[in-house]
Amino acid sequence: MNVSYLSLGSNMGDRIAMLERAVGQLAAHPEIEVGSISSVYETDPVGFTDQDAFLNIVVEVKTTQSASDLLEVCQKIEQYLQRERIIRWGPRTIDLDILLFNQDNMETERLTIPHPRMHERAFVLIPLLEIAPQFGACFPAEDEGVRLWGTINSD
Ligand code: X6L
Ligand code: MG
Ligand code: MG
Repeated sequence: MNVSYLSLGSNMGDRIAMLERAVGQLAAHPEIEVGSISSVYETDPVGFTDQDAFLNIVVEVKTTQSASDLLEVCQKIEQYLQRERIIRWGPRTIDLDILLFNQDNMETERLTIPHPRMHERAFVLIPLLEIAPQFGACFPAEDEGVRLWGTINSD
């Protein structure tokens, strides 16, 4: 069984509903089991800053799938939730990124693990360290621009 951590973010439409639907889609997959889910954080946009605040979470998943297969599942969920790519780093209904996959290091054209920029993103690290504090030693985090917002209702 593989253990992976995913970062999910939304800043368009009903943000919390988007996160809940994405987690529901992961859980519905026959080869994916959803483990710990972080609290929901409201986060200032980074990269392209002239857009609405995000809601971000990190989810632990256990899967028999490979990292590449998991990436395809994430992209299918983005399509299902009508993600459109108009502005680079711009608003999105949902974004699912693979942060970690076991202790693996990999680099293909489509996927780099660990996620190459996770170390510098508070909106990733604060929720990750909430559910996986063992990573605190490798990934120190500051909480600037990240506020506790609520919790996922997984019904
Ligand atoms: C210089 C240049 C500094 C680029 C930062 C940072 C670019 C993050 C892209 C950067 C740079 C990103 C989210 C977001 C995005 C999200 C919040 C990205 C990709 N996704 N902001 N910005 N949450 N708060 O999920 O992460 S765009
Ligand atoms: Mg992202
Ligand atoms: Mg992405």
